Amino acid sequence: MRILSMPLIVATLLVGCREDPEPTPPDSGVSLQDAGVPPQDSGVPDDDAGVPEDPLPSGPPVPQGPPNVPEFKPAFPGQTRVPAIQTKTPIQVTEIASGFRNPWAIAFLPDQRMLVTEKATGSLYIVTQQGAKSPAVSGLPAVDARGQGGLLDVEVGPDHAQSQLIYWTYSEPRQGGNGLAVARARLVDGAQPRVENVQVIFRMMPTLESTLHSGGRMVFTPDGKLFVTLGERSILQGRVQAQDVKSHFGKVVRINPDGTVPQDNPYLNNPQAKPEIWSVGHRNVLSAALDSQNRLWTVEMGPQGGDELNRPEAGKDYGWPTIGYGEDYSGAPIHESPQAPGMEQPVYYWDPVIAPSGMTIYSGTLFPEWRNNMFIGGLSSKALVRLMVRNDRVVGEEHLLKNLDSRIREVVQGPDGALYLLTDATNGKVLKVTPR
Ligand SMILES: [Ca+2]
Repeated sequence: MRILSMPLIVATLLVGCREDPEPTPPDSGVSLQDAGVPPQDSGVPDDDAGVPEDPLPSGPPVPQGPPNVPEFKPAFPGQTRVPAIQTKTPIQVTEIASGFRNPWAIAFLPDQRMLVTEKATGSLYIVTQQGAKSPAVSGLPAVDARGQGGLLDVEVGPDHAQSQLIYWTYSEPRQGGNGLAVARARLVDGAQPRVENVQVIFRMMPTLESTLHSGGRMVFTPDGKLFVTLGERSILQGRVQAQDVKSHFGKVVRINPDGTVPQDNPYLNNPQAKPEIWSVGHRNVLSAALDSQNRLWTVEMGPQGGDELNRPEAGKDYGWPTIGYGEDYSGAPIHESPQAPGMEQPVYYWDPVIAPSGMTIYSGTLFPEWRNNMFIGGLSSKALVRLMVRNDRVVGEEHLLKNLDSRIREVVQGPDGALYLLTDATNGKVLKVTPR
């Protein structure tokens, strides 16, 4: 294990697979301190009834370039570019392990070891807190690792202590194309770890030949359900299906851990609809987490401009591709308007984009000032994006760890209350964020 002294970090050459053909967003490179932004109070959690709340942050937003689509105005104040905030606790970043080829996700085993997926190779590793890495877990099915596909998310089953079950998402190679699949299996630990009794519990349909926009984040809820996010495959043939309930594309789905459909899912009264659907009209959701009330929040990758934070509710339509705040990479318009009746507005959006991937909502004690804040990995933005939220509105934003100059693919809270990150690179790293 190596402590990274922040100013001495050598800029890692990140040759990671681009998430989207996105240009590097304009970035002034000016730190908040340089910009003269005063430190903001982080406030108190909004679920602590009876505790007087500190004043809301004020001042200029995080330094960023001009919007790509300035003609699209927010639907309400505070939907974008809220005041910049600054963490007061000094931060230390520790490198736990390196040498991962485009790692994608982390999940913690009960003994605090980590499962780490490698997107590009389809390999799964077990990594100790001291940085020791197991041989690749054997027995996983083949993946279609082209483009944005490969081995994606991993979760430890809610009944893992009894069942040893783990769950993962991947791009499944199929006749005529590919599609996201969710598999589960029993993890057999040891010097040569393996999985056995592999079951594919969900398949995104239809099969399509595309190497883009698979989604793939999973979140278990305390009532034993599993949310899975599904992209719309980017190509036009897929994109239009984000509004079609006969297709899984561009949806959040909700299933039982054995892949069966919960009997309170919202589209069960529509015989045409895929019964797993929870919410519709998403582009490519790569971030998902539960808040302190166990409500699902997601962040989706927008086009040029238009990354969105949403709180997907059962049966609601989040608008893609009809509405949004971005435009195509060519600069061509996608949407006539960013708003439409019957379609939900994002809680927050970014233009220019952060290119989100990975998300956690902080509930630990190591950083009291971060409690209930959202943390989102930034790929093209090369930042750990922190959002302060009050009453389901974003009231402060911070871009942390810009000095790492690294695409951040994953952020999870460890059992110790530290944040664990993955950098997206051919030599990807597991980093741990603690108070200094
Ligand atoms: Ca939307």
